[in-house]
Amino acid sequence: MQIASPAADRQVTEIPDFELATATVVDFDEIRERIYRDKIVVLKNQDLAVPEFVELGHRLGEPVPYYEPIYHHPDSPLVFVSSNIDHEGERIGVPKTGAFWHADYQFMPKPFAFTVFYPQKLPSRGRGTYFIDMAEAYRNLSPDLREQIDGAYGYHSVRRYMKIRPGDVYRPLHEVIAEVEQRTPPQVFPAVGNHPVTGERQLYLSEAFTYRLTDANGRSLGDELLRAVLAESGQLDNSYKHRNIFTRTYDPGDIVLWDNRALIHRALHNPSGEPTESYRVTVLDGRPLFEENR
Ligand code: 7UC
Ligand code: FE
Repeated sequence: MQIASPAADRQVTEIPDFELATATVVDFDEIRERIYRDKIVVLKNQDLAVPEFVELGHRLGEPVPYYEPIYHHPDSPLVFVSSNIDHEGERIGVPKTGAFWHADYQFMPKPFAFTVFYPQKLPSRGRGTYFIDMAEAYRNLSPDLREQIDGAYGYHSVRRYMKIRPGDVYRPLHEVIAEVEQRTPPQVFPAVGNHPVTGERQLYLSEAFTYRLTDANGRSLGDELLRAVLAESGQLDNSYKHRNIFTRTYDPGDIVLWDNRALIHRALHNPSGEPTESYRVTVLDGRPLFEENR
């Protein structure tokens, strides 16, 4: 298996000749190591059926099904489908997912280690993903903000981005909201942590899911600090020109693996509504989210 060095502009590692059928345990160790080190790895020219794509997930870590079945592929609950395609009157998955800054499952007790993203149908242009490396975002903070956020805790909830399901039609909103709070109660994680593999110190908060910061004693640090850190990290820049933001677009056959601790992402959907579909598998790696705060 060949691994191409990251391109000069951004650290993106490409594997041109990955073959699931012949990949060894050593190959997978190396792929995991490169995801941690380079944060994004792209397997080129892949043609995997759903069971094989699921197998890829099992070989990388422990795949976890998304908690909402409306996203599941009909052939496997481990495959999350983002799609605006009408399959003969039947739709699969959910259209236009993830078009906001977040880390996958940041609102759940165990956020995923890796996201494995596999576009199935790409529009002629305009489908990609924006990323922010949260270690870089931490290093780029002004010293004053860095000092204020160090040792803080972030509260995360899906409440603003939970999609109304077909079965929710005609339900009173208060009942849906109460259900969201009960099924997916807020999760609290350090707002700054050290990556459990690389040891790199990084931010951990997002515009979509993080709604509160407190000190170690649970005292609110105020909305202003959260807004300031979101702004300085690049998450409020709707022109996407902030120095922390980089964009990936995709070629047919790409399978994109990223470190879901170290990166936050935001889907870039073609506004024209051309048919678009992607699959993803998300896996745990058996490690804590971060090393204990130092
Ligand atoms: O519909 C979506 O954008 C899904 C989002 C709320 N959650 C993705 C995740 O894995 O956290
Ligand atoms: Fe996502």
